[in-house]
Formats: sequence, C-alpha cells, structure tokens
Amino acid sequence: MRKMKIGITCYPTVGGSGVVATELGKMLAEKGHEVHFITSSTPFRLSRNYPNVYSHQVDVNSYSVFQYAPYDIALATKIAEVIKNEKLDLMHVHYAIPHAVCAILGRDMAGSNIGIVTTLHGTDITVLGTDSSLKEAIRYGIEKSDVVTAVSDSLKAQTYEMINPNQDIQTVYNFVDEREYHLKEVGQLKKEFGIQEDEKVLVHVSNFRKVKRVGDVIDTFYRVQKQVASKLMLIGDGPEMGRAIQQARELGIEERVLFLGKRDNLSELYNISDLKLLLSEKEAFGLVLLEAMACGVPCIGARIGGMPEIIEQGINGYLVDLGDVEQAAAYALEILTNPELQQQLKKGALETVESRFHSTAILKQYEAIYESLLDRG
Ligand code: GMT
Repeated sequence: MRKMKIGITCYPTVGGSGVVATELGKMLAEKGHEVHFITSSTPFRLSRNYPNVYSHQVDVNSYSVFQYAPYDIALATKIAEVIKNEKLDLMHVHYAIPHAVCAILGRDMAGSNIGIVTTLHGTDITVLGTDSSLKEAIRYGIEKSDVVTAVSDSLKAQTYEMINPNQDIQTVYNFVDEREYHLKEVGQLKKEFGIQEDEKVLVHVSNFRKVKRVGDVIDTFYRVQKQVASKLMLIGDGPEMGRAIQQARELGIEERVLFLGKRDNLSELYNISDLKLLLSEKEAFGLVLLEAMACGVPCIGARIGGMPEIIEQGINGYLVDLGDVEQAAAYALEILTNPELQQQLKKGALETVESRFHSTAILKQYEAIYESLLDRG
C-alpha cells in the first residue's frame, strides 16, 4: 500500500460525521499516511498531537459589509492552499454541502487534478436535500466528486430517490475504534451515579435534536421502570433537552432519569449499561448503536434509515416501528428480566461489531478507494 497525503474536511464539532472523519484520519495516520485536517476548528477527537496528523484551520473573518461570514469561500481557499503547499494526493470530505462543493472549488483554484472523495452522512441528504434552495448544489457536489460513499444502503437509496444524481454511490459503513470501545472494568462507576447494584441501566446518547425523538425514549423507560428497578442515562445535549426534563418531571420519574449532558467517557458509561435505546425518525446509520454494541450492549432501535442494517432481530437487539413505545418497552422488559437472553444478545452485539463493522475492514475499503484515485496525471 502506497503512503498517501490525504486532506480531510468535516464539521469538527460533536456529531457522528465529525467522529467518523476524525477517527478515520487518526487510523490512517497510524498506518503511515500523512493526514491533513482542514477544518474551522480542531476536531474534538483530536485533542492532542498525533504523529503524521496536521491541522489547518480555516479563518473566517466577518466584515460589516456582509450579512454572513464567507465560511465556504474561506474553506475553498484554504483547501487550495493545502493542496498546493502540502502536495496532497487526494481530499476526503464529509457532507456534500458545503464541503464537497468547497473541495471542488479549492481543487480548481489550485489548478490541480487530485481526486475528491465525498462521504454522505445523512443530514446532508435527508434534511438539506428537501430544501429546494440547496438541492442543486448537493447534486453538483455529488456529481463532481470522483467517488461518493454513503454510510448505509438506506442512505444510498434515499440519495437516489431525493437527489437522483448521475453518480455511483458506494456504501462504506461507520466503524468504531475498538481500542476505546470494548468490554472493560469500570469499578464503582454505577455507585458514583447513585445507581444501585441490582438496578438495570438503560442508555440513550444523542444531540437531542427533534429527529432523535427523545420523548419516545422517556415514554419507553416510563413503562419499563414500573416493572423493573432501573435508571435511564440520557447523555448529550441539544434543543430538545428542556422538553425532556419537563416530560420526566410530568411523568414523576425525574429521580430515575439521569441527565448527564455531554460526556467523553462514553465507553465507560456503556460498560455500566444493560440496554441502549435509539428511536429516531431519521438515522442514516446510528454510530452510537455500534459504540454501544462494541461494549456488549444490546440495542432497541426504530425500523428506519440505516438501523435495520445494524440491528438484527433477536440477535443483537430488536427493531420496532417508529413511535411504537409499547413494543419497545415490551422488548426491553423481555431483555431485562431474562438474564440468559440478555447474555445471548450481548454476545450477538459483540460479534456484530467484530464481523461486519470492524475498523480494519472499513479502513481497507477507504484505502482501496483512495488508491483508485492516485496517478491521475
Ligand atoms: O445524528 C446527528 O444528528 C449527527 C449526524 C452528523 O452529521 O454528524 O449524524 C449522521 O452521521 C453519522 C455518522 O455517519 C450517522 O451515524 C448518523 O446516523 C447520522 N445522523 C442522521 O442521519 C440523523
């Protein structure tokens, strides 16, 4: 495998796409490739120095004559500069807009012919793709990229349905760093959160956007805690947090719902969890499902988006129809009251990550894509 110089652009703030882009960059660097992140701030998973990893910050100035700061133009200019100065072999951008469009413009500004790989993560298609003012730009970004990947077959199908681009799209699934997400001893962590040893722990992790339907998670837990001594850990923060707190209060379960906010010790928290709930109405993949499964936590998810590509009924968890909190609670109770079933699903979850989503296999897929774009003259 040739060592390559790879530029990566993503949204650096907390979010699945930023996590995948950053972990991919770090692992490529470990394999000896030179990785250049070109982002508006340092990606949150890049908090220290890593060999072979370089960070180029896009400075966006505000001018009183402009109503909006020109991030896209500043990014394209920075991409052009890094392509030329660092002699990049290719760019891998995450999100069709603005990042694919910026990379295309940046490559043109640099007078270069390097390959551009664009990964679609979901929000760029399922949310932005419905906006008629953006649809043509998304199509342009996809069609002018050299290779386009989507994080699930479902997202790929949805992209053809909504945007209908004249471009092949390959599915390359998300992955986790198994060195971080695995079974581990976490000592007294349960106690530190005031959870009794015999209490079951349900967990939900998200950015609390409306599409995550955190209300369904709380409604499911409400039914569960009536029959099984349990606590619900809600991890993350976002626009729906206030409503979630109010709902827990109205249901009289505020003592049983732990609002933990944003956390960076997710793998430890999964290791005290018995069950994960993700009941979103849009979820191109559901990286958090994989993170939980890698720590041996079975998952209950909604039968939408990419979730059916991860959750196998009765093998590593259960799928329910969107909004069916009765069924979600019934499955949860089945798991939490049957240690044998819980153990079997735990094993299934660990095997799923190992056999279908292992980082080594996913990295190889990306490297093969990159190789196919080298030496373009
Ligand atoms: O889920 C979010 O709101 C964040 C979003 C993002 O763009 O970072 O996540 C998307 O990309 C992740 C990584 O590929 C996927 O695992 C998530 O399913 C996807 N989110 C949605 O489709 C809503």
